[in-house]
Amino acid sequence: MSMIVETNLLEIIKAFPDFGKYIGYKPVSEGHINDTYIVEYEMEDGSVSRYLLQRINVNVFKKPVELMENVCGVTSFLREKIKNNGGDPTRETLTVYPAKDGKNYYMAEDGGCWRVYNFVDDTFTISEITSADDFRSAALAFGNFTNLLADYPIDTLYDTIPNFHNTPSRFNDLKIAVENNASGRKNNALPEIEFAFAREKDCSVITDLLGTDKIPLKVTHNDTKLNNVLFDKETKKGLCVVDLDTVMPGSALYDFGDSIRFGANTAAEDEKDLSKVSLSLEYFKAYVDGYLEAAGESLTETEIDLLPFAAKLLTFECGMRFLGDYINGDVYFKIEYPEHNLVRARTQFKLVEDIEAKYDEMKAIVDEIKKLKNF
Ligand code: GN1
Ligand code: MG
Repeated sequence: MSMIVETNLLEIIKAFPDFGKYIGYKPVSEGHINDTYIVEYEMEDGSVSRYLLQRINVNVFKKPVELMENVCGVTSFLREKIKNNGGDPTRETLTVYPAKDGKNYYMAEDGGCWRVYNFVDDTFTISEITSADDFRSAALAFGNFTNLLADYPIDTLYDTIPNFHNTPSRFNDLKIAVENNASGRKNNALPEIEFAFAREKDCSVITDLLGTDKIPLKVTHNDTKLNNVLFDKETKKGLCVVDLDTVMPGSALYDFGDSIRFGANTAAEDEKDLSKVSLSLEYFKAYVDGYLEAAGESLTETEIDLLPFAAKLLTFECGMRFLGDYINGDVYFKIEYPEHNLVRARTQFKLVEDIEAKYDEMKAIVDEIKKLKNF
């Protein structure tokens, strides 16, 4: 980390309240978009309090002020619901701490936009599933999140990234990336481009029905990666859903599909050895079970029947985004090495292929659980 960043960071920290005696900060490496730090303070009784300081990536989130309005609206709403349900609002949702100037973000001189959240103690995140139970628990957390927000005034939410899960629009973005070939790397990715172009007809299945009775618009999370759930150290259950930047009107199928893409993959999102990449039917089943348990009542028959398709589509969409970013020259996702986005795209497409091969089994699993739960 360069000295310039360090000096700036102390200035940023000073723009927020003095929660105690400042001890120091450390960077957190998770997440492909924002920069995150844990900042520590010593309290009067000698205990240590932690806060989460984040720089919002304004290249990705062009309107951070609107974004923070969404986040504050949603977290205040959740806080009330959690309180009324007898839960602990300090641990079961995030709290935004305003800067000293009273705004819920701090705009630095260099245009960086910063915010501070509580750090939820005694929790852990999971980056790779090793037990079906944990995955079921994540499904309950995300399903419950959608339920709690079911009566949130959806019209008050800004689209923090317009067309975020609009797959036809993502397909079009990929076509443009290929045409422009800004990085000159298109020829390294010809099989992947062909793979994507062969699946154009899948793209509009959800968007064609979105907003109708079959797939109603809901307040959805839109980034339901497994590591966006904090698990309670004591109970080992999903406790708090985090990363609320993309909470927007969307489809429950987006949330379901993206969870499967990441969590039911038998390998990491950027596994290079494609023979390790496959869809775990066991994990898929656990997630369907948990998701229907938590949110099934509010899902339509079309939505339930499209769960396997959503797993495929959201995986495909994410693959197209990684591929497009590789061809555009890595302008969106953080990367650790030059081919990282291409590797991620290949992993997603391998998973799409495996989902296609297991499609009938996935449908049978959904049908079985649907029957068991009387949906
Ligand atoms: C990004 O920030 P993070 O890592 O939770 C991305 C998601 C992708 C994901 C792929 C705002 O999420 O859409 O699915 O990477 N977030 C945004 O790992 O683009
Ligand atoms: Mg995110």
